[in-house]
Amino acid sequence: MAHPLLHILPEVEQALQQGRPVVALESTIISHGMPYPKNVDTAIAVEDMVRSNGATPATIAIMDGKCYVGLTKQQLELFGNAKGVWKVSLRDIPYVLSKKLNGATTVAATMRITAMAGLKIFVTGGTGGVHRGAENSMDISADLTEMAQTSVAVVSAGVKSILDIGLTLEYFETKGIPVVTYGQDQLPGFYSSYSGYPSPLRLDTPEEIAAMLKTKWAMGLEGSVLIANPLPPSLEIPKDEMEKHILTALAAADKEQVKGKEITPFLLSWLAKHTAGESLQSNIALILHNAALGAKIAVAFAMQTK
Ligand code: PSU
Ligand code: MN
Repeated sequence: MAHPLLHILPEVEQALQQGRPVVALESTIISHGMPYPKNVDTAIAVEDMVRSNGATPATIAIMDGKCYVGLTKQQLELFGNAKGVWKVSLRDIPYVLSKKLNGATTVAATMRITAMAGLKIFVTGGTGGVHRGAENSMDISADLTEMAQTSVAVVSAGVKSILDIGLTLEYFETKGIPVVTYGQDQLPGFYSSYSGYPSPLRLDTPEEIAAMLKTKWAMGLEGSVLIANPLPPSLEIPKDEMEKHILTALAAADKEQVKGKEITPFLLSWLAKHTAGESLQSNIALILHNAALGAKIAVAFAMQTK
């Protein structure tokens, strides 16, 4: 019996019952990470990418007092276009659920619901992390604390480069969260294939990644693994070029005194506007690319844990 606060889409329920691979997807990236209508088109394309790589997609969001695991196309449209959709991190879940509001879930909140539904593989664009200047602002995403305790793998393009990647890597180490880059030695930098930081770990096939996940959890080591998937160089924005834009975006956020949960959506939309949509294009490309890898890992994981 599923948890009474979960609403599982029949397509997902069936896949779960038959032991077929399912990939969880977040909804903050739809409601707060990209402009309409590209956000809805991307959400649908990401689901299709998961399907064409052999797994069932389950986009996660909060509605009608329930945690939805799997959304219909109409519901994806609602989360992409409706006004007043909450950005729900872990702390917001009980408020948004009990007031029956519409909530788009961040990496942290999506992971928790993913785990409740018994899923293991989750795909996003990039995770939250330690913000630049966190030594003053104390702004560290709840994505990190959640990754330390919830046993769901996160497939991403690395840590968003608007953050302090070095400090975020230190945090992952402290919390015992493995960071594995797929197919190269250097950690990717979200919009770019390189971050300037070596990746703590590297694996080259979805099967090896699935085996590592299985081994981690078999050891009783609870928590996530961050799987960082570099964008192909043809789709990336070179690191140095992007860094200039990020510095201007951070200065704009500072000037407008943007704080707390508003900062990430502010920076992402500022960057999309000021790179003539180039950052948005690479954000879309990277999430599709992650969806394909995530599905392959989910397929391999299902085979290995049969
Ligand atoms: N990755 C993207 N776009 C996004 C996000 C990640 O490509 O919009 C979202 C995720 O939901 C992530 C959140 O969990 O940003 C982090 O927000 P914060 O820094 O406020 O914790
Ligand atoms: Mn924050």
